[in-house]
Amino acid sequence: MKIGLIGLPRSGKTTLFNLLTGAKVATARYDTGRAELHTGVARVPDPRVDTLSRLFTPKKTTYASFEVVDLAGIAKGERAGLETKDFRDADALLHVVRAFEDPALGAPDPRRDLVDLETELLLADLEVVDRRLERLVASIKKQRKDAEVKEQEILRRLKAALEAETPLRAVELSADDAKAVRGFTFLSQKPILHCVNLPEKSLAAGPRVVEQYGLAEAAARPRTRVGWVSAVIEMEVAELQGDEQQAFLADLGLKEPAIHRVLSDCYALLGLISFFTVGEDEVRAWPIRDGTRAQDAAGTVHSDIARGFIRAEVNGYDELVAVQGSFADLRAKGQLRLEGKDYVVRDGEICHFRFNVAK
Ligand SMILES: Nc1nc2c(ncn2[C@@H]2O[C@H](COP(=O)(O)OP(=O)(O)OP(=O)(O)O)[C@@H](O)[C@H]2O)c(=O)[nH]1
Ligand SMILES: [Mg+2]
Repeated sequence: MKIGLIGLPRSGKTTLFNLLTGAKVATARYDTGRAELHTGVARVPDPRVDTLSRLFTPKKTTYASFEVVDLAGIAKGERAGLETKDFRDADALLHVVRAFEDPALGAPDPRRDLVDLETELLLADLEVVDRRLERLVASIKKQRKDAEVKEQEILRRLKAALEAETPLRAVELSADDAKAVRGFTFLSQKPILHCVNLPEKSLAAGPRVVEQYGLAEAAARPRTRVGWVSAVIEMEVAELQGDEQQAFLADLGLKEPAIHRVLSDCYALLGLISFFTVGEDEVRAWPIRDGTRAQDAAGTVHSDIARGFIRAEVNGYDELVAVQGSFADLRAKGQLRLEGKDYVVRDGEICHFRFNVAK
């Protein structure tokens, strides 16, 4: 699963990319002005993984992760960058909105920038829809094919929404219709997290960011979230460790680095939840889509385990912690369930898969 960083130029995308992925890509201050695409992997902090790791003291602890791509800034009216394939493939968008002063760019206006960026996404989608509709009209005139007539009908509906400035993520589509247009990778259809990049001195206003900048309308749309961070402060936070970091965070009035929340929000935006596997070799969080069956969850661990799937031994996180990680105690209490292949795995469950691969 992949999230695409998007935003107007110099909004702090690359700074956030570095924070999310632990990379050290030069930010715009040193930039040569060349458009570059960066890709990296973000690790999702999870206190449950930390606790399980304390209980099982494994050789290795692995957190859930997702991919991040960082694109050059999209200036108003310049949409060429949006065609990048790595970006069109993204499952969700992380929109970085500038709220800090930049003498070169003038006073910040998060609401205006949010609308401008959404407009670019809408226009990019509208171009794709118009181009396709033109072809369909010509093709249907020559020879009428049911599938094409159906596609035309869906695209006309989407066109009407786009012309009314409604992002496609707010348009209800049946599963069949959604499938029919999936190949277009519409940008305004991707779930989006608008992340306001706050000035250092306004960090305390974070929780009220929606009211402060008038973002309520955007925030209320389906598959849309609004979050906040101060990328510059987070860079300082990231350079500190342990008690020093805690003290610095406490000074800022934060319980944990704000980037942790951005990471969890991205994870949720991608529609991902975690199940865990535990043992003395490894404690690991596995990302799955909400609603995944046990057999498919087993497949994320290894395709052989899915193929030879017999049963999943499943238990809840809280129950396992309550008995200090003792499966014998869980079994004695009747809290270790045996589930079949169609069981839907829930967030935070610990799974052990029984499988048998025929030779
Ligand atoms: N004051 C302040 N400056 C920031 C903040 N975040 C980023 N900057 C600065 O803004 C400039 C642009 O940051 P980048 O992360 O390169 O922005 P970008 O969106 O990747 O820029 P492009 O890729 O050129 O579109 C840099 O000089 C950053 O140091 C912030 O939270 N506060
Ligand atoms: Mg950048």
